Amino acid sequence: MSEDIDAAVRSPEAYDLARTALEDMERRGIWPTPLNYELWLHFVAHPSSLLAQEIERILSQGSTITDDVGEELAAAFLPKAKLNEQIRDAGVQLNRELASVALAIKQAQASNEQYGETLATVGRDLESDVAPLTLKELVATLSAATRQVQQETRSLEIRLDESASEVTRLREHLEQVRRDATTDALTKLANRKAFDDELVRTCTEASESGEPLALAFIDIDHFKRFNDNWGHQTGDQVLRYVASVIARMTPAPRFAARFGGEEFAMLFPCERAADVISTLEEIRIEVSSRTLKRRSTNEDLGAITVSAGVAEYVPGEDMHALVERADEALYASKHAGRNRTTNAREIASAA
Ligand code: GH3
Ligand code: MG
Ligand code: MG
Repeated sequence: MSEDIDAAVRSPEAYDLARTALEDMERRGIWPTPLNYELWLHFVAHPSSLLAQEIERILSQGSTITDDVGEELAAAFLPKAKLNEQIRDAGVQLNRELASVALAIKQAQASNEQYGETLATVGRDLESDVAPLTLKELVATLSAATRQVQQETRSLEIRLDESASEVTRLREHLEQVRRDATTDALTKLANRKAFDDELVRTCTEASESGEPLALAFIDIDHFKRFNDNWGHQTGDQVLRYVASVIARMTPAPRFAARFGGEEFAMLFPCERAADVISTLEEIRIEVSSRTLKRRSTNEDLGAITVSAGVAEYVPGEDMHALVERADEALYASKHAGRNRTTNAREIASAA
């Protein structure tokens, strides 16, 4: 989607596209904020894209694109487009670099061949009777050709050195782009997409190996109230803190992610749900026993509590069933008064 946009905004039709977007926004009463304008460029350029369908759906319900809705749309549809663009750019640069090295090598091969031919000619000439003057000329030809080839070899070496550093730089850049695509920017934990992939991978592995697999959810209690009391920024500080405790308790092969909002998900390969409870309790107790301070004013924020739920994979079952059971266990913790951990099995046996 963004590839076409990028090409479109750098073409003579760009002004038409911009005008159409702005006119459409004005007609629909959408404020021309930079974010809305970016959304609308996509909207008018690709009326059948998922983003456009979503905008159409919202508008057809009689709702409008508020700042919040615009941000949600951008978060859901735009970073992916940007990311694809970054990956494509890095790929193009890498290809360009490789093509240029291939050319340098080809040139060096050609001049080596030419050198070989010069040597052969000189050899043939030497076999016949040569006058001293001609001999001098042959030696001069030979050393000129040798110098030339040495020079070219040296520049090829330099070119290859440069290219090796450029390829390393591009590889690191691609790696960074890949990391960004799977990391939650606020907490630095894995993001939802990375979790979804890991869930598929670990469920498949557990199905094949017959080893257990536990899935846990942790959700911050009354976080809306906390945000209302202390502000979103302090809320973010708490999210980072809880994420750091979770990350510390889930070294590989365990896997922790920000599932969404103030909810975290953890996968425990080769571990039983019952054995994971102690880790979840450690996290819960550590979070609740720490008195948090507001960074800007040093005010006492009181204690934060979290609720947890854990379930175990049943080999062969649909992984959504596992997610549902872990979620039910979390809900049971909330229902029972929060600040506790529930094993899905307890609900099953109570029912
Ligand atoms: P419960 O104990 O039932 O989980 O109550 P809750 O208030 O934690 O749950 P609710 O789902 O009602 O509210 C979640 C809140 O989390 C609302 C939203 O403002 C906040 N939140 C979600 N993502 C973020 C974020 O990235 N930063 C901040 N500061 N708050 C967030
Ligand atoms: Mg909550
Ligand atoms: Mg929640």
